[in-house]
Amino acid sequence: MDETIKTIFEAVLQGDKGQVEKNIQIALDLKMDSTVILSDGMIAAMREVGKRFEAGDYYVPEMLVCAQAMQAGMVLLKPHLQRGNEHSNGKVVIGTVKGDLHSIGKNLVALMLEGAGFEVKDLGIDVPAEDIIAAIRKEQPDILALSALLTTTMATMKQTIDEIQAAGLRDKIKIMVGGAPVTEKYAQQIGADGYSPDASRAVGLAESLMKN
Ligand code: B1M
Repeated sequence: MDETIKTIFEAVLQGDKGQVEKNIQIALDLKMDSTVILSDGMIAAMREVGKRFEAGDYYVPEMLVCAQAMQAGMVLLKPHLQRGNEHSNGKVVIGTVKGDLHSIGKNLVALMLEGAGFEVKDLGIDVPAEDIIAAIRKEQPDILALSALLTTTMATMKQTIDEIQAAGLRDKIKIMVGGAPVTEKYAQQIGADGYSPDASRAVGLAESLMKN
């Protein structure tokens, strides 16, 4: 692995925001590919954070500090990850479902969609179904994008879709879902229109949902 990427990986892993920012800037000045910085440096480090948490070497405060370091880095990467696109490809309402506080993956999906020309309304984290329903009524999006990182909140995704159905809004929008524990099969089971394993493929998925 490239030395700068390795340093970024270590800095995220240590939750060292200053080092993350400094080394991302170095990598960008060296004209390194922003998607490589993101995937090999930052996302890989968060995966390792998860492993350490599972092993009992890291606790919630460490996870949080690492997440903050990652988010600081994403601010620097943001302009480099977005492909210039003047016209609107469609409107997306996005959020992490109720009971789930994980924001990074959802933010990344929102960022990539914006970069691909979608208008994105981000409802944030821990979003109850009633807020999502209100946003569908108000914003009239083409697509609803739901993120969940916990096995428990995957079930909340299904409840959210059921409540949208009960509110008579299901046929007004396409629904795409994602997040580490979510699978294609689960997406089908809960009646979503599409699933994407990562943020870059979420763009392709959103584009194809706009055509159907
Ligand atoms: Co949490 N956490 N966490 N955590 N956390 C996980 C998810 C976990 C896998 C760690 C582990 O045990 N290995 C585990 C879940 C186990 C499970 O249910 N299967 C876990 C746990 C247990 C918990 C708590 C319960 C811990 C506790 O309190 N005891 C607690 C729950 C709080 C809650 O939500 N109610 C908790 C809390 C937290 C923090 C708040 C400390 C922090 C989040 C801070 C934040 O987001 N601002 C945190 C973190 C950082 C993690 C890990 C380490 C990293 C998550 C992350 O940001 N990854 C995570 C371990 C892991 O994922 N390996 C873990 C980087 C990010 C880019 O990836 O979010 O997967 P990800 O997004 C990807 C794809 O999934 C996809 O695209 C993204 C990238 O391309 N994607 C979509 C995501 N959403 C999408 C939507 C789409 C399409 C694609 O379409 C709509």
